[in-house]
Amino acid sequence: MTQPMTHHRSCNICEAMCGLIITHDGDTVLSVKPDPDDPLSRGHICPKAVALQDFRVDPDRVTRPLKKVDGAFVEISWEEAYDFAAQRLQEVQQAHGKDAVGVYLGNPNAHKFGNLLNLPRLVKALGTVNRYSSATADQIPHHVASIHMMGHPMLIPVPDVERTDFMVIIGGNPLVSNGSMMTAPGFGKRMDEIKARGGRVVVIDPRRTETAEKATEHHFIKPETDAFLMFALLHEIFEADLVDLATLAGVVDGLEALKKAVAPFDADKAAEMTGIPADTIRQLAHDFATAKSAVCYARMGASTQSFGTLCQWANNALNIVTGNFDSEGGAMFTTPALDYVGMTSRRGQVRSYPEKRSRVSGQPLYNGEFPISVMAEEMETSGEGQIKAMVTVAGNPVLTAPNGRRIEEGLEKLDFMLSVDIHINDTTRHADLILPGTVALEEVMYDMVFHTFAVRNTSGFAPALFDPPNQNPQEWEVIAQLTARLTGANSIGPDPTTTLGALLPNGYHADRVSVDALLKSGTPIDLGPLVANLKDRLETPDKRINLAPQAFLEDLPRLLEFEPPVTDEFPLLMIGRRQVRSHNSWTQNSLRLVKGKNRCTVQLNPVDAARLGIEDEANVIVEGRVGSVEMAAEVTDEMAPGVVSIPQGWGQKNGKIGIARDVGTISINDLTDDSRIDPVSGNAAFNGVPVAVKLAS
Ligand SMILES: Nc1nc2c(c(=O)[nH]1)N[C@H]1C(S)=C(S)[C@@H](COP(=O)(O)OP(=O)(O)OC[C@H]3O[C@@H](n4cnc5c(=O)[nH]c(N)nc54)[C@H](O)[C@@H]3O)O[C@H]1N2
Ligand SMILES: Nc1nc2c(c(=O)[nH]1)N[C@H]1C(S)=C(S)[C@@H](COP(=O)(O)OP(=O)(O)OC[C@H]3O[C@@H](n4cnc5c(=O)[nH]c(N)nc54)[C@H](O)[C@@H]3O)O[C@H]1N2
Ligand code: SF4
Ligand SMILES: [Mo]
Repeated sequence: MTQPMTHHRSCNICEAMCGLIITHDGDTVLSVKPDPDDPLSRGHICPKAVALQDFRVDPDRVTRPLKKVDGAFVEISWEEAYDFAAQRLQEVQQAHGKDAVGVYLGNPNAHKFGNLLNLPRLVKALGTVNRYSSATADQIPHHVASIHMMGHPMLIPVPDVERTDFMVIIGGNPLVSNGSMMTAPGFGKRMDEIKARGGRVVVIDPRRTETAEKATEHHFIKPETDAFLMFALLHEIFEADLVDLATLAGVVDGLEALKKAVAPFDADKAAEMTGIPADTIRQLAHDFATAKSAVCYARMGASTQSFGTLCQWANNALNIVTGNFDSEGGAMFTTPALDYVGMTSRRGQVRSYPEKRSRVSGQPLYNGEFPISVMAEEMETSGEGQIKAMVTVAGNPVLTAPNGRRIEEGLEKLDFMLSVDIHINDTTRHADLILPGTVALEEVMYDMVFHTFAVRNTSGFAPALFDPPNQNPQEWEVIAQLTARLTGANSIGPDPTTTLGALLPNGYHADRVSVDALLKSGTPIDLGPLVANLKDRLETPDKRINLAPQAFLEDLPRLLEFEPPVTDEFPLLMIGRRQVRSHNSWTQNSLRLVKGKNRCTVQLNPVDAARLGIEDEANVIVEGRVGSVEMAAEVTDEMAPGVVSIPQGWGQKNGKIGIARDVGTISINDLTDDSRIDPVSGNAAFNGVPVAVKLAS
């Protein structure tokens, strides 16, 4: 037997980039352990890291190009596959125009360096306006807030968790998710550290989450009312004369306009809407503004709702007016070794936003993409620009987009569908051609995106550990080959490592970070805590921060008119839930992650349960406007009264993913409503969906 060897890499499943030490014999993983020397993850990992090996040897993995012939998938060669893909895509575009091909790019792409480098070229070669991704199911309000306030979608502030004295977490559960738009592995330990230095962590969430449980305090909030709370905090800070722009005083515009905008939102109004007492809100405003350092962090729960953009605007504004923006212990901006903002600078460009509106219902396009919520109607509605063919790369919208089954019906009727994926699942089973992707351990690892959101500057790189099965090409190469077929180019461009080597000299740490230095180090290189830098990096035409963008001011009347969408028919509000042992919709085929009791339950408060005659573990029907599901109830006072929670990512039933299907779960997106959207950004409003829960007969 070969001697065990050691391999260092960061895990690429979630955003946390945990450092791993993998021992292997050249063919098989022997162990996956946390890297105690990793300067960011400091020895943290979660159970998913150990499952990295499972995705590689998953018996249901797609490992050869598969073409659908008479309704069944048959294996074909790579050459045949590339030719078939290019020919069908070109035929559709010749017959119906460029926009007849839609593209959906899923979440794993954000964690795959080669895909990030090559997908823009594929998209450009297709030349279609019909582009979608998981971003509008997730985070587009953050980008829209940053575009309008700072001039660049990726100038997104990150909480300086390592130094803050006071952290308010609104709609995030980092103890489970390990942070989002905030790469913060081992968040539980980080909370302990804040508390140990005398600091406070306040969680605002309709569920008493794992994070809330460990926080200094937690307040239930009614879904989708966060903007009332945040504007009231701003209102109280203005009233009490606690505004202090600190070092940003010379570069901030719109302070008076902001003050005027928040005038109608006092603590009493917020108390009525949120359910949090007015005195608590006033005290929170005072404590936040007077803390030595403080940071407000609003995430998924505050983004994937009807007022997502107002929430992200208010969140930035709170940090700015209290002197906690670009300041130690507040919200700061990373200076990564590979400077994504610099590489995609918008300086000197005159743009108006939103850049376009969608054909059927006029929803906004940001970052070159339309909201996922309009993809179904763009497939269904005939006329010029109708989507007749789809390309999905690492995406599963049938399970992850609102009203996913409507998307499924659209996919079924397409003239052609191509998927680059690792599974035949609820989405890819509709493809005419599936091209196998490579998984983490078969690829180089450089995290271009999440170094940009990390609570500490570090830089790590790993080469591929194993070869792909069947001598398959790397996934980046598959994308590059498709692009070459479409453009007629006779080469596919440099490999990701060569590109990385060429890009690092333009980053912030060219003196210390090169591919050689990263390889030699193995463990990521520590580049230190976050540093103030925003004034030099602002990308607005006047290099100033806009505290009161017109597009956001115009949305305030809609907020003032808000009423919780409950009705007699649908009296409860549904929210989502993330779980430690699953990641979105694709890790559920790892036995070590899914084993144990079924975790796909609808949680509801004991008061609601008693009123409805529902006992713990009872079988119930959950019903909303777009569909209904049957599942097990979990009665728990973790839930705020009137709110129910269902985990996202489950419900694999129509693919070939054997283990996942055996678990017998449902998809929350059979219930979420694609007509619920934040109209400013186009983000799906997954939270606060009106539903009814009743005992199954
Ligand atoms: N109701 C509700 N819906 C949600 C959410 C929620 O909180 N509530 N969360 C939303 C969020 S934040 C996100 S990011 C989206 C995610 O939405 P998606 O990106 O659509 O979903 P994923 O489950 O991440 O999709 C993974 C797909 O990529 C494939 N895959 C996995 N690894 C690889 C690989 O290495 N290569 C290739 N080619 N394919 C691979 C999987 O088989 C699967 O088809 O879901 C959103 N949907
Ligand atoms: N284990 C695990 N980790 C993950 C993922 C995963 O699937 N599994 N997915 C990854 C991805 S793609 C992402 S984007 C991140 C997301 O990371 P987080 O933002 O931390 O995501 P969630 O755990 O969905 O947290 C959202 C919280 O908002 C609360 N919430 C719902 N509605 C409202 C509301 O109206 N107001 C308020 N204040 N709160 C509300 C929910 O109860 C929940 O606690 O996680 C990443 N990490
Ligand atoms: S927390 Fe995220 S990055 Fe860390 S080991 Fe788990 S899945 Fe991987
Ligand atoms: Mo996400």
